[in-house]
Amino acid sequence: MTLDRRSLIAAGVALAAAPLALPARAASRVAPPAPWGAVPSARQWQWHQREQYAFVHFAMNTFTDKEWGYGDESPSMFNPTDFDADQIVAAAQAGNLKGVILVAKHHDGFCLWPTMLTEHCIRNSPYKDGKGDIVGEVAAACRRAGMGFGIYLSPWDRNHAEYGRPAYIDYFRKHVVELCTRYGELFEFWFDGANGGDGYYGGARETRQIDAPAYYNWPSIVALVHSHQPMACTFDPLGADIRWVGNEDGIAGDPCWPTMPNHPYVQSEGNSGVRGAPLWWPAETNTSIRPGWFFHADEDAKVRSPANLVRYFDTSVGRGTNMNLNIPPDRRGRIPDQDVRILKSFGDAIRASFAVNLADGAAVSASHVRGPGYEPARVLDGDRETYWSTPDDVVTPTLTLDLASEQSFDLIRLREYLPLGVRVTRFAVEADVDGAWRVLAEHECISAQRIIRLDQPIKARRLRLRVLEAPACPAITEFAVFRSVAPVAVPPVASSDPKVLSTAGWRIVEASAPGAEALLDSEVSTAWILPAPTPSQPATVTLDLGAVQALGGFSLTPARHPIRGAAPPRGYRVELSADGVSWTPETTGELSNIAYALSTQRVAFAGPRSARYMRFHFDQTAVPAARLAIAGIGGFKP
Ligand code: FUL
Repeated sequence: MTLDRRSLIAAGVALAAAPLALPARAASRVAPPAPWGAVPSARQWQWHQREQYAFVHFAMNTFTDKEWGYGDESPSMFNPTDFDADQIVAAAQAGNLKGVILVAKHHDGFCLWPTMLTEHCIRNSPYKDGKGDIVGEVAAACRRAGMGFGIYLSPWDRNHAEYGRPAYIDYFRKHVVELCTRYGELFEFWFDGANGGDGYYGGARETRQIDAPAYYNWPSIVALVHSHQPMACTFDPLGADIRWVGNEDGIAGDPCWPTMPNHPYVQSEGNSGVRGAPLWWPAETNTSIRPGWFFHADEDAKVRSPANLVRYFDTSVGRGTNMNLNIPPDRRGRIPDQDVRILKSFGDAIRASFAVNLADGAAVSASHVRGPGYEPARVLDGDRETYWSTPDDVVTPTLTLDLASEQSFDLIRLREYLPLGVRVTRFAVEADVDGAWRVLAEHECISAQRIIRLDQPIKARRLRLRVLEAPACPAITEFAVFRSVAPVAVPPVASSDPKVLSTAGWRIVEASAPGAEALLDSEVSTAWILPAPTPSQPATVTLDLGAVQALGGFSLTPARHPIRGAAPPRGYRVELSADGVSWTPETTGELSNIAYALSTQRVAFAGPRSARYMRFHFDQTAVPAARLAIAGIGGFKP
C-alpha cells in the first residue's frame, strides 16, 4: 500500500508517532533521499507548522495576586466579573497566535472545570453560581475562531491531601482523561516541571518532595494522552513530544537543534539541542508578555513592547522553535486593553512583514538537482511537503534566486523538509551586490525555519543559499525574502491597582554593594548585581520611602534577563523603621521557585504597618551562583 503524507496523518492513532520518511510525491520517478538522523512523528511535524500560540494563565492566583498559590485558597475567591472567552481568543488572534493553551489547574490545585473528583474546583466558586466551566468556554471560543486548543495541567498539587502518594497519581491520571475526552481535539498537553515543596496538602501544611520520573511514570502518562489525543504534543519530560527551551525569557539557543540525547532533560542542552542526537525532542520557547505568568495590576506598566515581542519572535520562531506567549487575563476575565493594543501592534507587524514573498516568481537555479519532483523552484511553491534536493553524494550545493528586478529586503526565511531530518549543519546566504557575492549571514541549523533579519534592508536582484556543511543532501522546502514592517509603538500605561505604591520618590540609603539604584527604576531589564551572599556575609539594602507610609507588604522582582552566573535570592529577612534608627524585625521567608519562574513575588506583612524605611537581608542565592541579581523592590498598601 502506498500512503501519501496526508493520508498518513489522517490514519491517526497508530501512525501519529510513526517517523515520516515517505516519498514527497508519489508520482516522482526519482526516489527521495533517505531520512538522516532522527525525524519528527506526524504529530510533531504538525506542531512545528503551528509556530505561534498563546499561553493563558488565569486561575486562583489571578484573584490572590500570587504566582504560586499555597493550596489553601478558598474556591469562593475565584470570581471573574466579566469573563469573556471570545475576547481572550480574539486578543491571541490579533497577536497572530494560532492557538491557546489554557491553564486548567495550576500548582494550587484549583480546577477550572467542573470535575467531580475534588471539591477544590469551579463548582464551589461564585462564578456562574458554580455552574461555570472556564475550560469548556475557552475550548468553544477557540473552535469558533478556528484556533487550536491545548491544556496545561500542573502535576504538582499543593491542595491535594494525597500528593506524594500513589492515590494522587490515580487522581491526576483521571484528570488527564477528563481533559482529553471532554473538550474536543487538543494540539498540546503541557506538564509543568515545577514539582514538590511545601503546601497545604489537605491541611497537613508540610513539605513533600518526590522523585518525579519514578512518581509519575511519565511514559505511561504521555501514552495516556496519546491514546485519547493522538495529535496532541506533550510537554516536556523525557519521552514527551516537546522540550522546554531552558529559560522563561523567550530565547532559544542559536543554533537550536530539535534533537536531544536520550537521557533526562539537562537545561544547558535544552537551550541549543544536540546536533545528531537520537531523539526528536524539539524546543518550545515560552515567556510572558508581563513579568509574571498571572495578571498583577502592579505590572500594568511593564507589559513587553511590540518591538520587544518582535525580538522574541526572532529568538523563538526565527530559530526554528515554537513561540508560546503567555497573555494573562485580569480579574474581569479579559485580556487588559493595554495588552490587546500591544498584541495587535505586534501581530499586524508580523502579518505585514511576511505578507509578500519578494521572491515570488523568481527564476530559481541550483548547482545540482536530484531529478523530477525535486526542482529548485520547489522552494517557492508555498507547499511545505515539496522540496528541492540533490543527488545523495552532493551535500554542499548552491541554490540561486534571480528576482527579475532589484528588490529591497531585510528578512530571509529558510525551511527544511523535516520529515527527512535536519540535514543542513551550516549554511550561508549571499547577495550579488555590484557584481560580487556578499555574505549576508552564516549560521548553523535551519530546521523548521531560520529567519534572518538584516540590520538594514539591502537591495539586490540575485541571492543564493550555500550549504557549507551537511552529512546528507539537502531537502529545502522554502527560501523566501521579505521586507519587514516595524510595529506601531504603544505608550505604556500606569498601574490600574490603587494599592501599588509608586517608587518614584524612593531612594537607596545604603547597600552592601554598588548599583542598588537599579532596584527602583521600574525596569525589569536592569538589576542590582553583586557577589553571592552567604549567611555570614549577607547582602543588605536599606530603602527610604520618602515619608512614613501605610504598608501592606513588599514585592521583589528577579532579573528577567538571563544574567550569566547570577541568580535571585532564595529568601529574605525584612526590618521596618519609622526613623531609620530603631528597627523592628518584620518578616522572614523563602521565595517560591523564584530561580525558574522569574516573576515578581509579593509578600504580605502579618498586618498593616506604617514605616518610612525598609531594610532587606539576603543570605543565599536560590540556586548555586557566583552572583546575586534583583531587578526591583516595591511596596503595596494594606
Ligand atoms: C513554571 C510555573 O512554576 C509557572 O508558574 C508557570 O506556570 C510557568 C509556565 O511554568 O514552571
